[in-house]
Amino acid sequence: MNTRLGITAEDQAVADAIARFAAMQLAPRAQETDQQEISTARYVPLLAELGVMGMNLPEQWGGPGVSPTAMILSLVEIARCCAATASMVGAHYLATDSILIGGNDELRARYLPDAAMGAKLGAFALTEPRAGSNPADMATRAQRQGGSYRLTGVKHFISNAGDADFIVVYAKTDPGAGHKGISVFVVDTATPGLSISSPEKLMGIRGAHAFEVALDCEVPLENRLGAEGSGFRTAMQVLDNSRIDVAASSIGIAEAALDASLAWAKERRIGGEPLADKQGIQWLLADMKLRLEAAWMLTLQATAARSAGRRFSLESSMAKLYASEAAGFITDAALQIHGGYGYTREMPLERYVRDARIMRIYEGSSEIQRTVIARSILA
Ligand code: COS
Repeated sequence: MNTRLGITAEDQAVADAIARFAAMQLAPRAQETDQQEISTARYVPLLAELGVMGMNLPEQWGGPGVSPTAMILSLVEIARCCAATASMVGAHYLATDSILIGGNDELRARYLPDAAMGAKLGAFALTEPRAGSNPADMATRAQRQGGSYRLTGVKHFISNAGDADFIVVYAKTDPGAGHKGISVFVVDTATPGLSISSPEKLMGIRGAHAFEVALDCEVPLENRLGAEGSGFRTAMQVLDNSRIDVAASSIGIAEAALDASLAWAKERRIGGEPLADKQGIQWLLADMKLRLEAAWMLTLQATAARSAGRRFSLESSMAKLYASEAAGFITDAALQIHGGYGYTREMPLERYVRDARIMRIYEGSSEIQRTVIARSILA
């Protein structure tokens, strides 16, 4: 039972159902998924049945009608058992949020209900080999040619792309206009001229495959989301949402690492005494718990700000920054508590450390979050 502020019985019931599913379906396969780098896209039909693939969407567009808090709790439960699955779901949300925020009703109707029911998987292509933290530097071009656009360029680290049915691609329609020259398009992966690499070799979240996407293809005019030049703003609004999702994934991994540490500290004996009786270990456990709770508070606060319908970049960045850094501390401490056993691949501790590490990098690095926070309080 999660008694933290703002969580209703209804939110909890949703999270409990997802927790049961994750414990039964994801946890037993998480080590194999990681070690054999099996794509977590195979869980899409099961996740869709539980409503997870559309939890970011209103009922009108196929969502199951749960609150943003229930969605965040669900992501925590998924990440607790398999962070790579939470990451795959998060990448799908980046794509469908782009359509929800930037698109018109015709595009929403064409993609979102199918995406919610697991019939279509989405990917989000903003990052490029030479444009990560500063997407305004992107080189991908979209040139208008009568009733269509010619998209040319290369996108990098695109999660889900190899399993996706559609990719939301950000490209420059006006290269001289900085961020105001970016537009956004939905591109079906079957489009001729779109090619996808084999998956990148990643340190962690190895079941969340990321790809390079090369574009030299024609996309119909009606696949543009919103007006020309509105893409940067759409991307930033989408990232405001997704940074809370990353905070939730960080919390899920940290919860798993702390739970494992508490069990180990009680069971493992040193000189006849449980590890848990050593003050050095107790204080470490206390610091882990403290950071986890602070991460929860910031994440629930950001979720409440999101629900309030006003701009919440500050809250979202604070939650992502703090929770991802807390997950780094907590997973590292958990491995230390487990000693040599934690360092083996027999236990999930080393996986938690590797999975947590990306949380400080993707969807805006810790440095970018600090920039957003500083700009917000200085404004
Ligand atoms: N919501 C709505 N509008 C936003 C916004 C948000 N969250 N963030 C910025 N904007 C708007 C600004 O209001 C501004 O609008 P005007 O042009 O009308 O003035 C415009 O977007 C440009 O904003 P800004 O000047 O802040 O843009 P910068 O180029 O300085 O970039 C950061 C800001 C650093 C925050 C942005 O580049 C960023 O988030 N980078 C990280 C990208 C990232 O997360 N990549 C990972 C990809 S997914 S793995």
